[in-house]
Amino acid sequence: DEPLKLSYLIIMTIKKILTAPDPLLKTISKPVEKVDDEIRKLMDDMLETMYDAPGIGLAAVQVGVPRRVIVMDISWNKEDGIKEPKYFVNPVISNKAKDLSIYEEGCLSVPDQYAEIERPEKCVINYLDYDGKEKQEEAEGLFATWIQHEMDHHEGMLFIDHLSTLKKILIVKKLVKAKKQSSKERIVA
Ligand code: GNR
Ligand code: NI
Repeated sequence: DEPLKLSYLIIMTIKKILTAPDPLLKTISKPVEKVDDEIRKLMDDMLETMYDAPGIGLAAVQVGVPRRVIVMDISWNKEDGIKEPKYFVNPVISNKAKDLSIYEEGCLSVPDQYAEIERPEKCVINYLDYDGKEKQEEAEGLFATWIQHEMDHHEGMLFIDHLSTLKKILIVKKLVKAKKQSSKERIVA
C-alpha cells in the first residue's frame, strides 16, 4: 500500500454571514496592524465562506470581524473553473474617475435583493496582500464596482445606503420579513 503522506493540514471554517439589519454591519472596521497567521487564517476562512455562499467578494465585517480585510475572486465561476483568490488588507482607494458606471449590485448581507448603483468607473487601490506586501492596482469595470462595494462595508455601509430612503426601507422590511419567516420554518422543522 501507498504510505499516507500528510505534509500539512489546512482547516478552513465556513462562517455565518451577517445580514441586514444586523447592527454589526454598521461597525467601522479597524485597520490591521500586521498581516500575521491570525489574519491569514481569517482570510482563508473568509474565502471558504465566500465560495460556499457563493459570492465574488467578502469583507471581514460580514462575518462579524470589523477589520479592514477583503477577499475576492471574480474568476471562479467562469467555465475553466480555475480559482484566482485575491486578498486586500487595509485597502485605500484613490484617483476615483469622474465618469460613473452603473451595475446591478447584490450583497451576501442583503440576500436576494438587487439594485442598480452608480459608482466611479475607475479607481486606484493600494493595499497589503496575503503576505503583507504593499501593492497598487488600477481597477475598472466590474472590478472597480466590486472593490468599492467591499470598501463600503469597511465604513459600515451597504449598497442599499446608496438608494433613496423609501427604496431602502422597502428592502429592509423584506429582509426582516424573510428572517422572521425562516426562523419560523426552523421551529416547525
Ligand atoms: O457576491 C457578490 N456579488 C456582487 C454583485 C454585484 C456587485 C457587488 C457584488 S459583491 C457580492 C458579495 C458581497 O456581498 N460582498 O460584500
Ligand atoms: Ni456586500
